[in-house]
Amino acid sequence: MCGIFAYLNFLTPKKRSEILELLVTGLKRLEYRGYDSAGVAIDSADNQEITLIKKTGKVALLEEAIKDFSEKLQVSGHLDTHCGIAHTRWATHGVPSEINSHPQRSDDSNTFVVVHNGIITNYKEVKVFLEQKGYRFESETDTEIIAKLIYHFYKQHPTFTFRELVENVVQQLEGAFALCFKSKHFPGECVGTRRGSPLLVGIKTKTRLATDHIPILYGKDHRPHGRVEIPSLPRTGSTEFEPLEDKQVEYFFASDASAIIEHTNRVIYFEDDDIAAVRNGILSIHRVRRGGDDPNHREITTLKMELQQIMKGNYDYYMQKEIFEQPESVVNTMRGRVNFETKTVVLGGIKEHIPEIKRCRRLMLIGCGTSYHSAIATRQLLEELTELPVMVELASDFLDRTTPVFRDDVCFFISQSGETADTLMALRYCKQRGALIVGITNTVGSSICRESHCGVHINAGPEIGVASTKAYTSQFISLVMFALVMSEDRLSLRKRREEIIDGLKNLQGQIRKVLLLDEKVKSLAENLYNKKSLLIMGRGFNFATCLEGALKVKELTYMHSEGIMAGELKHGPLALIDNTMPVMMIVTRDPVYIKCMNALQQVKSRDGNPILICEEGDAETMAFASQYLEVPKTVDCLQGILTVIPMQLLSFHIAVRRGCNVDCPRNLAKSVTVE
Ligand code: G6Q
Ligand code: GLU
Repeated sequence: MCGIFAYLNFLTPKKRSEILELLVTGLKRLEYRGYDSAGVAIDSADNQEITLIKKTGKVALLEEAIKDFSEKLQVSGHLDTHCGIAHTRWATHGVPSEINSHPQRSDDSNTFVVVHNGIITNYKEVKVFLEQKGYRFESETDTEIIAKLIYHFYKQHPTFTFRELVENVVQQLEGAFALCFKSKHFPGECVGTRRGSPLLVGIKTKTRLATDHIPILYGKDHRPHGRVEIPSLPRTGSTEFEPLEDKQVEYFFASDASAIIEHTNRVIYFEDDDIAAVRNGILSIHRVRRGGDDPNHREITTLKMELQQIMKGNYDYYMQKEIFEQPESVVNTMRGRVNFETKTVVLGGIKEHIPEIKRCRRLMLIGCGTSYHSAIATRQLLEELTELPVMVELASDFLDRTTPVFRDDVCFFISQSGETADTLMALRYCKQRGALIVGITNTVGSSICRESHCGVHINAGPEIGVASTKAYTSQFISLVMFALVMSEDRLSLRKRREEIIDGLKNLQGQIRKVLLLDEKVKSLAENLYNKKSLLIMGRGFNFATCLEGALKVKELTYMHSEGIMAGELKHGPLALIDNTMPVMMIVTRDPVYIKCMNALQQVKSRDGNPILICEEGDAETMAFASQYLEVPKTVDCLQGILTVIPMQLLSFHIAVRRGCNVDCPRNLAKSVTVE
């Protein structure tokens, strides 16, 4: 999820200090992606061993630590050929700590080391297998199994090439990963691969490259592979490759081009399951098996972008980038948890507590701001699928009262940062009273994580923009997954559960479709940016979108905005309506559709001219408005994920138009650690 950087110089003399500097600079370029710790691996002074330097916190701290190593590493000595790997980590398994930082290693002698971005969902299974073989684990990461597994394969097949070993390792892995490997048995070699997480390689030569593409070598052995207990390892690929004209060459593996562009503009973007190996200075790309229309080669592309441009991708702001990351982040939240074939859901972090949770008296969901809204968004489904009373509380308000909390309550604390003081205080209050504490956070090792009895990590990846976007949709999905787990043995709910699981499966594509509304939303923003206020109305499953949309508008644009429960219109807010008041209404074909339509009529008959967010192709509803945004239809309880995205986009575009600081709105902080 964060950053990988590896540097290989072949017949290109470099001082160790230069190599280290290159690695650290590479990591610095990736810093914008967010991370909690960093590390590097390079050859030790005698070139016989691998040295690991790892640090929790900023890359600058790693840089300091490297200075302390300088003498030991004899940083002034030259190396003609060398491979160094580096990493910034955003913890998903195990707290941010030196031992959990990457590179992860195979054994005490650092025989194989690996850096990994992503999540290995079957790591427990592989770990059990390796433990039975006598391997002892030192970290809490999922990644460590990769380092140990490659070592295990090496011991079994000492004649295999580095690339062959990696090929066999990745066939045992499930989940998402980009990986770079280094080994003392394969000095000056590097193997990189990816599935689901990005990876590319930059190539720098003294003279022009002799080729503009690298052929892909496909495996010849098509035997299906077993899981960890594979009886024998098939050998794949061949050794033919197109050599580069020039012998002196440098390779830069990285998660994105920002870390590469200052060295070279010639890059290859890898595809899922490509295995790229550099051996004797030559890069070859392999795939285990060939699919129908797989290409024969990967193009070497020439980057024309400036560094600044690359850092935020095609985006000008982190918030914008994070909005557009949602098709991927929602999948990361579900990865390894929802099985779309068997229609089952497993949440490893709370699995053991499920029987206890099922026996509880009530569920309490507590959070602040956006995190609180994710609780509002899912309360209805939780009530439906658990048949338990569900209380949703703002942490600050909860603390202002002396709320009775009992031993048989289950309290959820929802927080992106895991550090919000109000939420943390409420957690301690409930913990003292003996309730079971479940943390729903995006930050492993945060206070809320540590102080919870169990929890769900939402795996949205680092969120840098102060206004929360992708964390909201991932919190939403985490709570939906919890509701699904709670109802797994309820026969009467089977159809409903399956419909929701199918809905989750289609979300990625549907979010992509919603994001295509960007231009249309931008032109709406053009009409709204100079208004004083914006009312957002809806009810049922879409009410949370109104609250969250209004929060986004307020914090980003400094404009007044209010999320209004459509059922409350006649009890007051209707008085605000005239032909000058900007109104948005969310009307989807769910069980409260008729009631929403009544509200729409009420607004229209007061000369209001609402902008609608409605279902794709719903001409009947659209006929009531001159402006509308159509979102794909999904199951009612997930519709809020699709209706909130146009609101995120709208607040973003209004903020840009008003010249507001999108990523750091005035007076706000990403992590609110004061009460
Ligand atoms: C909204 C903000 C904010 C946030 C709360 C709670 O865009 O990011 O409302 O949700 O401050 O923060 P945590 O989720 O980190 O507890
Ligand atoms: N899952 C790995 C870990 O927690 C890698 C996280 C990352 O992508 O940085 O260590």
